[in-house]
Amino acid sequence: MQVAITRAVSPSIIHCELTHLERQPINIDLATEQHAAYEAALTDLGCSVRRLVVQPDLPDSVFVEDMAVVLDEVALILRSGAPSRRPEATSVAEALGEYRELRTMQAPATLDGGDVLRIDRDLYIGVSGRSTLDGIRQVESFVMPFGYRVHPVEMTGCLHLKSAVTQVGERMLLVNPDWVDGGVFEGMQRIDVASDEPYAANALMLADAVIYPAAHRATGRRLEQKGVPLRLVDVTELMKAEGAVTCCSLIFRT
Ligand code: CIR
Repeated sequence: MQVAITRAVSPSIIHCELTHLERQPINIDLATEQHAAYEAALTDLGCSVRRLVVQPDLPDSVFVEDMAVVLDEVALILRSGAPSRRPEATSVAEALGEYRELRTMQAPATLDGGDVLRIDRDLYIGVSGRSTLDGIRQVESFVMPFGYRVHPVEMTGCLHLKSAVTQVGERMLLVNPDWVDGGVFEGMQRIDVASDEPYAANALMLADAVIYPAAHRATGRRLEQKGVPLRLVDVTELMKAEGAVTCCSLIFRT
């Protein structure tokens, strides 16, 4: 079975962390509706959605991806590069502990799950404002015994590596070439985002379709032309909090 861990939008999301975006009003009811539709897409595509308890005092807590990396063999509980977000990890660790052995990142290292792109047994990790080389080394020490390779990736201009690049097919990546050099991902074909859609590189690939923000129309058309099956979702309110589609779930097999 495939499990997707999610968490409902916090009523305090208007106080979220923002790094590259100006603060805009967020319509909480609409954000909640959009998030529920995202969960419905996960369910339709074969995931059993397990929703964690809402955290009213943790504005960014809908973005569960940043708290952990879940592999078949082990789950890594991370220490976010945003101090305001660190308390989110406790409940994520509690839930994941039911499915996996845990390894927990130790201070002063920091790393956000949004910086980790796993392609088979390669973990590409963005050296970002949130994720330190020390954090990347800790991940490496956790996963090397299971045969994973870790590759630090330079990036610029965006919050997380997966704002700049995600996987959309077995050997296919969707890339914003202004933010990351797609050449570092060996053996992968690349589709570039449309130049007027810089935030369009975040897509969530499942077995039968790719969950993708409807807002990025031009890039969405490019993906369809390449034969990528899309399941479009509206996540405009979550995008105002600098999130998109990968960040709202942790997906793994049981
Ligand atoms: C933050 O700055 O941490 C949140 N406002 C957005 C996190 C988005 N996470 C992700 O893309 N993995």
